[in-house]
Formats: sequence, C-alpha cells, structure tokens
Amino acid sequence: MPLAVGMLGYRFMGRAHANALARLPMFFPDAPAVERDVLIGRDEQALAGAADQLGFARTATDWRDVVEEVDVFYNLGPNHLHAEPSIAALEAGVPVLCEKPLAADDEAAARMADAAAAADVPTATAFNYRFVPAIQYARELIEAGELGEIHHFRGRYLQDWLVDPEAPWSWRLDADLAGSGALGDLGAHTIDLARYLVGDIAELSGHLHRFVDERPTPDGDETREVTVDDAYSAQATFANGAMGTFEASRFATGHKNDHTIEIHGSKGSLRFGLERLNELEVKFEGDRGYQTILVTDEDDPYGGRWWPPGHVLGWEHTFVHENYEFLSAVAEGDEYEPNFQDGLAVQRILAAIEESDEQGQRVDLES
Ligand code: SOE
Repeated sequence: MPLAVGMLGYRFMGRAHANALARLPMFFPDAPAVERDVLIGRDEQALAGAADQLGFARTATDWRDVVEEVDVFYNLGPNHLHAEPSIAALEAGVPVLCEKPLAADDEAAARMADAAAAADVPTATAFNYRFVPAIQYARELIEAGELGEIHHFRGRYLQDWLVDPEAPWSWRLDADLAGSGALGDLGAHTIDLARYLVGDIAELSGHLHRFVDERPTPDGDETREVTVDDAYSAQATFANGAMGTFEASRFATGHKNDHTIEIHGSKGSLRFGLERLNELEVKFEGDRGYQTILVTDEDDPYGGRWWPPGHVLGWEHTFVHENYEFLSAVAEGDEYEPNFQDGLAVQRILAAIEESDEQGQRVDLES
C-alpha cells in the first residue's frame, strides 16, 4: 500500500514538496510508494485548482477532518499554524514533516518536540539545505578532518524582496503569525547548517533591525504594521570553541537567495554559495588558494541518482533528496534528522538571539 500523504499548504512550499513527491518514483525507485492523497487549505476554489495541478486525489478545508486518516502529514502552513495540526497528527501516531522554523516561538516548538518524543515516529523539520550535495560533501570533509580543527563558521543569507518600501505586507511580516522575520525565515537555515557542520552553539549575542514599520496590504487599500525584523546579525561561540558570525537580511539590494557559508579550520577552508549550489570552494592543507570543485560526480552525494557528471542540479532537487530520506525513514521506522528536536534546538537559538537583542547582553545557551 502506498503511503498516503496529507499536505497542508499548496503555495510555494506545497509546490516544492509536491514536485519532490512526483519525482521520487522516477529517480529514486527504491523510495517507498507514495500517494498524493489529500491537499488541505481554506480557500475551496484555489484549493481545487492546486490539487489538480499538484496531483492530489482529494481536498479538505479543515485539517482536523483528515489528519488522523493519512500515513504522513506535511505541515507547510504559516509558522503559527505549525504546532496544533502537527501535534494532533503525532498524537494519532502519524509521522510529520513540518516547514521551518519549527514554530512561531520556542514554547510551541518545545510542545511539538515533546509530542514527537511521545509519538515515537519519524519527524522532519524541513531544513532542505542539508540535502545539497555540496553541503553533504562539506560535512564529509570536516568529519574526515580535512579542514583540521574548526576555528570559524561564517554564514549569511541575503535577499532583497523588501527593499522597496511599497512591497506589500504579508503574514511573514507579522510577529504573531511568523514569530520573527529574516531571523526565523532565513537565519533558521543558516543556524541549522552551522549545527550540522560545526556543532552546538554555547553562547551568543544578537542584534535585530527593522527598516520599514508599515506596508500596504496586497490590495493597496490600507497599510499594516510590520512587527518582525528585516535583518539580524549574531556572534556566537560554539561548544567546541569555534567562533561563529551570522547575518540575514531581506534588504540586501542585488541579492536574491544568497546563502553563503564559509568555514576555516587549522588545515583548510571551504566556501559554499546557494546561487552556485553545485560548487564547493575548498582550500586543503598545502594549497596556495581555493580550488572550485563541481560536486556532481557519480560518487558524490546523490550523484548517481540524476544525470552524468557536470549536468547540474537545482534548488528543487534539495526537496527531492529531503523527501526521499524522510519517507524512507517513515517506511522503515528509522530515525530521521533533522527532526523536531533539531527544529527545537534551532528555535532556542533564534529565541536567544531575540533575547540578546532585547537585553543588550550575551546569552548563555548551555545553562
Ligand atoms: C523566503 O523568501 C524563502 O522562501 C524562505 O522561506 C525559504 O525557506 C528559503 O529557502 C528561500 O527563501
């Protein structure tokens, strides 16, 4: 019997995950069979059109009606809607994949992580950038000691879609619905990669900034208050002694989806940029400078799954890899990472950055 997927949300992330589900049988024939069963949303007409386009058999306008029937629940709604439906699914023993950040605040994220622990089924926080082949290769290099002892992690995630003060208001700009702004939406990805590649953060200081306080509604009839940050920066010390610097902005003119990671160790360094995601720049011990490696060989992570070497992958492939790993864990009853515990760990770091900004002092995450 194929795994019946129920998916809450059908816009940007709905399309990314539905595309991944459609690709799986073609490129990952060992993945469990999956049925795009039910698409969930409130606007009946838009939902019907989306179900047709994304290949779902049926629709539901209330997640409560279907959450216990499905084999896997995908929660791709706005951040404030992550906790209640995900917890209900877990209480019914249904594995859950939830978009990032795990919740709008760390209290809700903790409830979700508790529900996951009690349910004992695989959960996923959808940090898809762990599934970029070059990022997995970077982790292999670090684990093999090729960079030596890690001294620096530097991560910045830059976009510019809000630099126009007339860019419309959306739920992403409301603290009650989103939790935070650039910090949670973009910083969560960078912080997850920092944990994946370097380890846990011990202490940090953070700074948040908002450039525009009010924006027009999409219909242009009125304006609404912006209650989240437009940009953040943070300085951190990792538990292993490495130093971290973090930054994200939605006001970085000229940068569309520029997620850049740099790591320096005692023997070597590496550099990765999402807008050139097939490449990893590395400097190994003895090299005078960086060389650029194309991470598309047969034996590179997921290399043999797609095209011959050099026939590059894109952003959407990260979702295919993520869905493959998660659904395989669901079918086999295996552990999956990044799970809700990882989502909670990131959420606590987001909260600590906000706390540091409010109090004007460093925050200890280990106490
Ligand atoms: C925001 O613009 C956004 O779509 C994030 O929500 C995603 O997580 C990121 O991958 C791309 O940018």
